[in-house]
Amino acid sequence: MKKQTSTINIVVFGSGGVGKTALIHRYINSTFITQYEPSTDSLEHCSKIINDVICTINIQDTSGSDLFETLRELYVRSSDGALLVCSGISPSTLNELPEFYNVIRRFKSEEDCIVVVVINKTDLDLIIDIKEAKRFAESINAPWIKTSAKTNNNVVEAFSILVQRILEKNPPKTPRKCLIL
Ligand SMILES: Nc1nc2c(ncn2[C@@H]2O[C@H](COP(=O)(O)OP(=O)(O)O)[C@@H](O)[C@H]2O)c(=O)[nH]1
Ligand SMILES: [Mg+2]
Repeated sequence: MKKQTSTINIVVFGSGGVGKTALIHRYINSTFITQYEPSTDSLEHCSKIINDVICTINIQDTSGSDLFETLRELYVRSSDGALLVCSGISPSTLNELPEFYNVIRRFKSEEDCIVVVVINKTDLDLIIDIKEAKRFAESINAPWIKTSAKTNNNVVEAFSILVQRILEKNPPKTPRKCLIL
């Protein structure tokens, strides 16, 4: 039987320096980037088999460029779901997550907001209050996960949980049988 296919668009939001680009690189290229390039707004692509579905995944990396407001709207409108990333060693980045969530809510209804809260840099000594992160995730009905782009802890899982939730909402297409007359 032919496998089902799905094209999935993800946007990764979070304050500068939390590890958005590093998480995407780790997921796609299995490598860790150590240099910090704040203005990355690139669109990355990969193919993964998740829940037995062949997924073409487009991942929009984001930054705080001047064009951010306009771009954010574009990214949210064309996305199926989002990772909201904060850094485990920076409480202010957790406090800023509701702002990113509200941007998504401006363009999507509550039930169309498919989000996973990611606490990154958990290879370091954590400063943020995990209970607070949990409370925020529960308040928006989202799962939360601790990751490290550096050690590769839970990176695949973070993206997979998001993709699985997207697939639940948007069931994949079954390939049509080709009929040759
Ligand atoms: N220790 C540690 N450093 C990380 C982790 N993720 C990213 N970094 C570092 O944090 C800095 C900012 O990461 P980057 O992905 O560019 O942040 P972005 O602005 O959110 O895209 C870089 O120097 C990364 O090497 C992580 O999980 N653990
Ligand atoms: Mg970046």
